[in-house]
Amino acid sequence: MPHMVPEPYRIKVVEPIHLTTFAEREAILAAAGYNIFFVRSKDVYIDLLTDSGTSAMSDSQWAGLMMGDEAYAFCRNYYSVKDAISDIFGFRNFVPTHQGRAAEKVLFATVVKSGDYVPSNTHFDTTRANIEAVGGHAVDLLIAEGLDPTSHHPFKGNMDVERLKDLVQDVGASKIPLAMLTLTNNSGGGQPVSLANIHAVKDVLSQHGIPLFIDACRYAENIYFIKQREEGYTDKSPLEIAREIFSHADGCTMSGKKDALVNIGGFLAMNDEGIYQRACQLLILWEGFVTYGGLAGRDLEAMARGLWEALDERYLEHRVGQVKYLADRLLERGVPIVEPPGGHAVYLDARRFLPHIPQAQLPGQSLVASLYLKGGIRAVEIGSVMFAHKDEKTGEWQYPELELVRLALPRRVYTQTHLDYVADVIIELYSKREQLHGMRYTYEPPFLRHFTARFEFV
Ligand code: P61
Repeated sequence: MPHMVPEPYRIKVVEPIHLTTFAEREAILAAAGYNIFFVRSKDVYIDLLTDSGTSAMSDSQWAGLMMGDEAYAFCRNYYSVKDAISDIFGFRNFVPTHQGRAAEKVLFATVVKSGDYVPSNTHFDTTRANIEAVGGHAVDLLIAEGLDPTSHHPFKGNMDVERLKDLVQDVGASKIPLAMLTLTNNSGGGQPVSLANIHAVKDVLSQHGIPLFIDACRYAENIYFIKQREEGYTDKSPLEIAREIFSHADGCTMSGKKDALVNIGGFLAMNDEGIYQRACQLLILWEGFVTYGGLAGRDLEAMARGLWEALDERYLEHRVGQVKYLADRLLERGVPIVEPPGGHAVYLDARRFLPHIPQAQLPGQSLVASLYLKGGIRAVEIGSVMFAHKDEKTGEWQYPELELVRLALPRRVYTQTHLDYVADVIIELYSKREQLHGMRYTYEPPFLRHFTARFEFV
């Protein structure tokens, strides 16, 4: 049996959860059109839809809520966040935002012009959408190993530095107002980026005067991988590694709903005064005054405290350990997953899990529906439902390379027993996999299909 690091906390408040019967789940899922997004949270037993905004806050964070200073301008909680950002990330300027995509919107509207290129290891969907919204091209330059679910490369989130050089050569530095690195790489399985890669990327960018911004959503989890896997960092503290990472960056966007351990919040930080001044103008237009940016004072306080808590090494050891524990339990029984597991989620490889179901019959969606029917578990499909598209010329369907089902673990929410339950359900499903059927659409919306599509079993 794989080893599990015990939870470095004890439980003070509980929220009841309830497992419905199989017959109830059949009716619930059918009424939801077999789309898990339409299932009510109360009808889900273990909710692994996302790790975003689903963390359990600590007693210190809850106490911090009572310290909220709800003054419109320059409340004291603004300084708690400012101090945390300056101590951890080292950036001189920041604006709070209500969540990560708002920080992205302000950043790209400030620095990207129509026709510009923004390279990244892999842009997250909100990041890509915000770049495209201002007419920019979002370019993914992930190393080849990052797309191979069986590769054991220790840093599968790395950017391909040669491809970055080629892009600069091809389009010219004047067309690249900034480059980004997503830590960890969510769209690529939550895989980490090494400090050596950050360094190498920054080197290329510096030669051409291009700033580097980091999508810092899961930077603390990335730090833990650097500490474990990269030579020279074993004895460094997470804070020391954080400072080294961000010393190479000119700024960052952050969804506090991940590694700041809050249910809402985010920020955009940078050194450059000019960018800061322009960002402040858009922030006031879209989010709120420059010291609260769409958040209450209490939310700012919870985020400041959460930023520090996520750098606690015992917390990170347990957090990344939970993901590894679930992954190891599945691997032990031959269940195909993306290897090695990343920092926030285990990704089932639906193509290898259900080889008898062709991609046209949506194996990932079938697995998501089956996980719910079998065990009341909510996961999310990251495969054909999310990404398949019709070729403009031929009208033929183009299916994505990877057909994955993400099991994202909320932070500090579920215990080892919950993970064992999840593993048992999946192992049982895997042993009966040839009984699972493919799916087809009964309603196929034109955009962001996964959120509102309806399905039935073939
Ligand atoms: C998630 F299906 N992630 O993983 P915001 N960068 C990165 C993220 O992972 C991220 C954001 C920026 C989510 C929530 C989510 O279509 C979807 O605070 C690496 O959510 O604005 C969010 O941060 C954006 C899931 C978002 C989705 C959009 O579950």
